[in-house]
Amino acid sequence: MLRYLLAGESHGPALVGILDGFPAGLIIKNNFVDTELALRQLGYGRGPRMQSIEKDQVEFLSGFLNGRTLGSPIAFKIPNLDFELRKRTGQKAQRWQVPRPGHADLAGVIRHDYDDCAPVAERASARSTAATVAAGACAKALLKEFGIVVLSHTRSVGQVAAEPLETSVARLRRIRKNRPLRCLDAKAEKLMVQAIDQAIDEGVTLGGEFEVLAFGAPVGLGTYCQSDLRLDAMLSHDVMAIPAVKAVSLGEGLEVAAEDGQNAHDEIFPGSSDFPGSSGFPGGRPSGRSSLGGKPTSGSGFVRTTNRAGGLEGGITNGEPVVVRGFVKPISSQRNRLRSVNLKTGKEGLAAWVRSDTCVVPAAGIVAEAVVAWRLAEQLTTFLGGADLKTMKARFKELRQLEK
Ligand code: EPS
Repeated sequence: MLRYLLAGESHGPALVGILDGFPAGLIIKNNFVDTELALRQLGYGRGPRMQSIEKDQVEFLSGFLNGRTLGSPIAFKIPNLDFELRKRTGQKAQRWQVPRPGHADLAGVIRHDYDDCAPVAERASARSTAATVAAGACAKALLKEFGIVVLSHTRSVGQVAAEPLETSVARLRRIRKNRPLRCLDAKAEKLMVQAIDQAIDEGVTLGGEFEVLAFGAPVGLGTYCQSDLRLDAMLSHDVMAIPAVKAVSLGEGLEVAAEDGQNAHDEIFPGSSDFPGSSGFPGGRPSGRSSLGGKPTSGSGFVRTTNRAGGLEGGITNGEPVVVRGFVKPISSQRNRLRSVNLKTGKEGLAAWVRSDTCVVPAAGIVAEAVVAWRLAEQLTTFLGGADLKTMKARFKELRQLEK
């Protein structure tokens, strides 16, 4: 069973994590994890700390021998460079008495009986998501061995929405680096950048929508037998737990609510194609599939021409790409301050403004990739069993033979 525990404060020395249940024999390169960490830091609209202080890098402390996993718990840390900087300069962390509406400030102070809001932000801060991304990168390294790839893109920022363009692995890889917001629609992306510039000028923040796609997930992960084991429910939980995410949809969950039953589902046709789950476009190409559960219903397999269900029917993967969308609120720290109450005086005051980002939508997409990858790796590991990669792969191959 794959599980993790993460810890670390935003202004403490480091973020740390323990990842338990990885099979022996897997190569996880520091470089690969660091690239994922860098992607989370990027994105137009990130704040001064992300742009000029942190340079997140993972340090593995246990779980490896000669570059391969041992099957023992993996421990890692990511140093907070902000901590080092403060140590050198003697600069103290900010404290504040007027909670920011939308942040955990007020609820956290009451829950933990703190004297001011700063201690809440230590762990409620999205800084913690750097560790989530490191954990997710390890999961991605495992998924790669089974041909499963998880990628994301930005669908909207504020009022600017991208055109729904085809989401293939190649296209999503192309926009991964050197693009300000990781958006497939370059024209809309320019407008998004302008919207962020305007938000910076006005001292406000912007939310938006990201989409995560997992390509190549086999049929049969998850179950409808118990509500807590439905994969759609687990993925919704995982993405909803990312700071600033306020809504989640699977595939076109929001859109199909307004359709009739003729236009809400993905019809099934006989046929096959070579790459499992190759179609990422909701209105897109047919795809073949691999199966964890046994023979497909027709000898030659089956294809679909749409993926409105986001690769999940009855809480089980159906061989189409798994598609999860997350809706991010504008983050709560803003220069143009909202009204609130001073905790010391009980009088009206303006919410604290602390160093922060203006838009975190693409970063949240990278964090969502990490949690989706983790969940799929956990499901795959549970399904295949085995304490080493070779055994897992042999079982995976055997299950695929069942299709033929
Ligand atoms: C955050 C406040 C800022 C952000 C931070 C999230 O940090 P600081 O309080 O040090 O200025 O930069 O995000 C990160 C550090 C990160 O790694 O994403 C907050 O209050 O949530």
